[in-house]
Amino acid sequence: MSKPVMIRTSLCLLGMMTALTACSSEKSDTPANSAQNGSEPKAENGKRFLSKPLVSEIYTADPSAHVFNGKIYVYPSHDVDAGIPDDDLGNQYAMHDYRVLEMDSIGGPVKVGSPALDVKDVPWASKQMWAPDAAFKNGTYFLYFPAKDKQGIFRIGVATGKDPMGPFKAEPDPIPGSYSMDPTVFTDTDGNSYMYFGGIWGGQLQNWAAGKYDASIGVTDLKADDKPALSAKVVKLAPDMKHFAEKPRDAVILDEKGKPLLGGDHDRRFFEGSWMYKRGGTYYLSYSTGDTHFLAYATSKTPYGPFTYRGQFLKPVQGWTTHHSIVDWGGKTWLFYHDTQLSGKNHLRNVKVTELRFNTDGTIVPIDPFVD
Ligand code: FUB
Repeated sequence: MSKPVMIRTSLCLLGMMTALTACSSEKSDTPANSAQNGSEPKAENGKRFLSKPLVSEIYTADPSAHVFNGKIYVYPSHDVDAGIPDDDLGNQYAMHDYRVLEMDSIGGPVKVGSPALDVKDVPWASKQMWAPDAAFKNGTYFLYFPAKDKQGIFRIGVATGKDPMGPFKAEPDPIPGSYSMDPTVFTDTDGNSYMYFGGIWGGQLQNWAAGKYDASIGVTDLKADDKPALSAKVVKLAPDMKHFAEKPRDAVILDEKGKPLLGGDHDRRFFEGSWMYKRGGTYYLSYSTGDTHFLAYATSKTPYGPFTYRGQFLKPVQGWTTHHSIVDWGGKTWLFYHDTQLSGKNHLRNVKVTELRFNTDGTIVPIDPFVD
């Protein structure tokens, strides 16, 4: 890291001690993957962070990264402090809009876009604009996002625009048949697009276990540790990218013996934040294990699965949630993730990036988000 950059970074971090300042106008030009030296902030566990926040002007989380026209775009949640205390339903995540990040290169300057979509412009939504994703087809950019409807039930919406940075205009209604949260859209090499979605606890996936919303199921999981765990959902999108082409299916994850992971297997079972990445002919379904705070993955030869559990690839970060995306750029594969380096608060997060490497057998080299 060169001296001028060290000064800029220090000033930004100092400013953050009191309030977030316009540090994003000080474009970061340090390698995004460089471990920070001993003069820079230590994590709560006393270690140094592997990577630094991509931006510090706003709080960002749940990064969904894509390459459009050779540039890298990150579609994150835009965290705000609504003064709501932490709870198991995630009410403290009271986000109301989205802002897109743009980079010409990983490690280069990061541009923070203007508000791209606000909950007040989504006719069906009431609150909690959580983890979004984006896709491109036939000259249109699609922003997919979860939000609670006027009845407090999570649905998934879609908004469209002509620029990857937005603004986006929301459809008047949520995607018919959608529910729960954390949508991610993957377009296969044959042109078919699939949405993976869902999340338990505050994400309400457990409430749809019988096919329709049932509030009596509760706010965590099915409380059936010896039964198959709840699965992320996968559904093919219609050619217009605004509708499901079929009924969502379970993206089942099997253990090494071919049996579904169980609800009590908290170190391995799906919790939220799925992502689909294709490498060669292998489909990698990656996700957060939630209350055990790992990123884990499972592989299949089809986008629908079933998927076979392969391991954890990111150890717990600082902060309760862990959420990610995986994208190829510049001949390498990159993991975008978040932690709470800037704030030390679970609901005020910052996105980061680091390189993701694979072993020759296709397994992912696990990453520790800290450096001793
Ligand atoms: O950002 C709100 C929620 O926190 C996301 O939807 C989850 O994946 C978790 O990161």
